Amino acid sequence: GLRSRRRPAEEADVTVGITYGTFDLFHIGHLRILERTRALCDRLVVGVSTDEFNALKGKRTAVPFHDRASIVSALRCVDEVIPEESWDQKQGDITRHSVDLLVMGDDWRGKFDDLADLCEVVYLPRTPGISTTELRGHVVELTANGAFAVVTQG
Ligand code: C2G
Repeated sequence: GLRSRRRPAEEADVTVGITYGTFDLFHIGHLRILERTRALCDRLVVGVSTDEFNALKGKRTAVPFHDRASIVSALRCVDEVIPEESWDQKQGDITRHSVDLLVMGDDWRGKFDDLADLCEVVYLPRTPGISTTELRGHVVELTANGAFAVVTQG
């Protein structure tokens, strides 16, 4: 007969969470949202934006996709990393990975409510005082103040 649509019993009680991001110049705001999401589920899948998708988002990144994905997948709180290549892959990801919960920082509040019929959608407060843009600003400031001696080839 038809395979039961229900997941096997042993899987049924494992809640799966998913979140998405660029995670460029990985910082404490990224770590905190991943750890807070993992605290709400048993298994965390993270969609890391590819370089091509970031171009679509109008985002220039300092760190290439492979390295951003490697850093995120090395985290204890992350179980799986998938590439995020388009805005409209979330529905398929949720189905394919049997996702129970989608979490995003609240700068995205409301943007993914259309997925609420597929899984729970939660927006968590962003970590204040940190962003990739601010980090870039610190580096520019340090460079301007001569913090980095220019090493010329001997
Ligand atoms: N974040 C946070 N606190 C910060 C900075 C970021 O909680 N100080 C969260 C964001 O809200 C997001 C996640 O960290 O949920 C990743 O942030 P970005 O790498 O900036 O990702 P973004 O460009 O918002 O891409 O399809 C969704 C997009 O891929 C999200």
